[in-house]
Formats: sequence, structure tokens, C-alpha cells
Amino acid sequence: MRFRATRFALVTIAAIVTGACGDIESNHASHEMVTEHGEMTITAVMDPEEPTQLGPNVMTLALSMGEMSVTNATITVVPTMPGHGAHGTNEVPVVTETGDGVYEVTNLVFTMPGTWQLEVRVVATDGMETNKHFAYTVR
Ligand SMILES: [Cu+2]
Repeated sequence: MRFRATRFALVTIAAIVTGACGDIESNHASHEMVTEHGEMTITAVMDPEEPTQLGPNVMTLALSMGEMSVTNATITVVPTMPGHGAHGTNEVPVVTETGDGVYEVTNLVFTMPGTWQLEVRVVATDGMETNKHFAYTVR
């Protein structure tokens, strides 16, 4: 089973490289982004990993500012398809803080294959707002 999974991953990577003409960033399973202030780092990990799958997915977000975890933040995740008139989904993602600046996003349901953009809006307890986009190719 392990061999099969590895081979599948290699095929996926090859497909991404040869198809690298898109206008949105690649389908990394893990995205790390830093705000324009260079203060908050948001790391997103999708499960299952590549390829991101149709149907329900779980995403884990880790928020930090320097060495400090960002706790008690209010997070909203909005999925849209930019290439399809930016339609969204009927399902509303649910964000649950699991501790130490880590938040689990469930009910993240991709309803069709293609490029999805996830807008992650973070409001910290001090009122500071951060807004970042993560792109995933759903197969
Ligand atoms: Cu669509």
C-alpha cells in the first residue's frame, strides 16, 4: 500500500510540473504565508494531502507571530472558484481552535474539480486583521 501511495504522489507532482502554466500558485499541500506586516505567519495543511479531493476535507491552520502562538483568534474560511465566477459552496467551513495557535477547519467541502481559492480571514484578540488566500487544485 505504501508503494502505491508513493507512486501516486509522483504522478501528481509530474502533472503539476508539466501543467505549470496556471495563473494561481501551485497545489502545495502546505502553504506558509506571512502578512504584509511580516508579523503573522499562517501555515495551512490540507488533509488529505495532494491531490486535494472532491468532497469534505480537513485543513489545519497554525498561526504565530514570531515565537508566539496566536490564540483565541476569530477565523473565517471562505472557499470560492475564481475561474467559475467566484462561486462558493453551500457548506460553511467550521473553524475550531484546538490549542496553542492551531485551528482545525472542518466542513470544507469542494463540490467540483478545478482551482479553489480559500480566503482565510483572521481577527486577533487585539483587533488586528489578516487576510490571506490559499489556492488548491481539486481533482
Ligand atoms: Cu466551479
